[in-house]
Amino acid sequence: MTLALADEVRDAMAHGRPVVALESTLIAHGLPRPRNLEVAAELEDSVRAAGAVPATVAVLDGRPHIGLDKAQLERIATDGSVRKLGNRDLAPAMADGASGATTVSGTAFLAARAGVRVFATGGLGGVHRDWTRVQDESADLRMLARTRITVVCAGVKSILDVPATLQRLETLGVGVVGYGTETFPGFYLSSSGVPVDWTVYEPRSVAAAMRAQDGLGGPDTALVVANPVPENEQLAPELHDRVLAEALAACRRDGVSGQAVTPYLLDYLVRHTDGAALEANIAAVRGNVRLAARIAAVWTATAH
Ligand code: PSU
Ligand code: MN
Repeated sequence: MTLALADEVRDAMAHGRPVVALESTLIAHGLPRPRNLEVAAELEDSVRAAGAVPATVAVLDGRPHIGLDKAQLERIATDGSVRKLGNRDLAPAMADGASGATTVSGTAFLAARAGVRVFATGGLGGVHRDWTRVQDESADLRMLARTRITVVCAGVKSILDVPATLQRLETLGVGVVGYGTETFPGFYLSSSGVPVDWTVYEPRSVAAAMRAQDGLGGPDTALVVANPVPENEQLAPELHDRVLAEALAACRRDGVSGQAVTPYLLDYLVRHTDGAALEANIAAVRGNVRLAARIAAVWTATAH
C-alpha cells in the first residue's frame, strides 16, 4: 500500500471512531524550534483528550504517513532537512525517497485518500498581497476545490490578501462557515473584518452540513470551518498591522519568493513582536484542533 496508516488510525477508522488529520508544515516550517515539537505533541494529546485519534500527516523516506509515532513526529519537528510538500511535490518526493512536512494542500489530499474527513490546521494559504505583480496563490485553494474534507482553521493567514482569497474560495465553490462568528477570522486576529455568509454555533451543525454535502453528491469540495482565535489571545491589532507592513516590505526587499514566502513572513512576525505572534498562532491552532476533534466525534456518531 502506498500510504502508511498508523495502527491506531487504521483501527479507529475500521471501528468508526473519530480521527483528526493534523498538518505538519506548520510544525516543521511555521513554528520555531524547540517550541514546535512541544506544540506538535500537545496538539496530538488534545485530540486524544477529546476522544479522537490524531493523524499527523507527513512523508518519511518517500512514504506518505497518516499518523506518526513519537520518534517520527520528533523527526519532522527537529530535522532541518525536512522539505515543505504541497500536493504537487508528493510524487517527486516519493520517487526521491525524500522526507517532508505536508502543507494544507498535501495534507488534505493524503488525508482524503486515507478516508479521513476532518482536518485541523492554523491558517490556510491563499492569494498573496501584491498579486497583481506576483502571481502567488497557494495551492491550498485549488486542492480544497477538489477534495471532500472539512478543514478547521483560523481563517487564512493575515499576511495574505484576505478579501481576494475569500473571493477565490467563492469562485472555486468551496463552502465557508464561520464558527460562532459573523466575520471571517484573521488568523492572528479574531476578525479580518470581512463578513461570512454562514455562521454555525455547534459541531453538530458542521456535521449536518457535511451530511448534506454527501447527500447532494456533486463536486468534491472542502468545507472550511473558520474558527477565530479567542479575542483575549489574539495579537494586538495595531502591533499586527505595524509589524506585518514591515514584514511585507522586508520580504520584497530580500527578494523572497515561492515556498519560502509564508515561512519568512511568519518568522518575521514572531521575531518582531517579542513572540506575541507565536502565542497567537499557537492559540489559534489549539482551538482549531479541539474543535476539529469535537466535529469528528459528532460526525462519526451520526454519519453513515
Ligand atoms: N498554519 C499555520 N502555520 C503554517 C501553515 C498553516 O499556523 O505554517 C502552512 C500550511 O501548511 C499552509 C502553508 O498550507 O502554510 C501555506 O504555504 P504557501 O503559502 O506556500 O502555500
Ligand atoms: Mn505560494
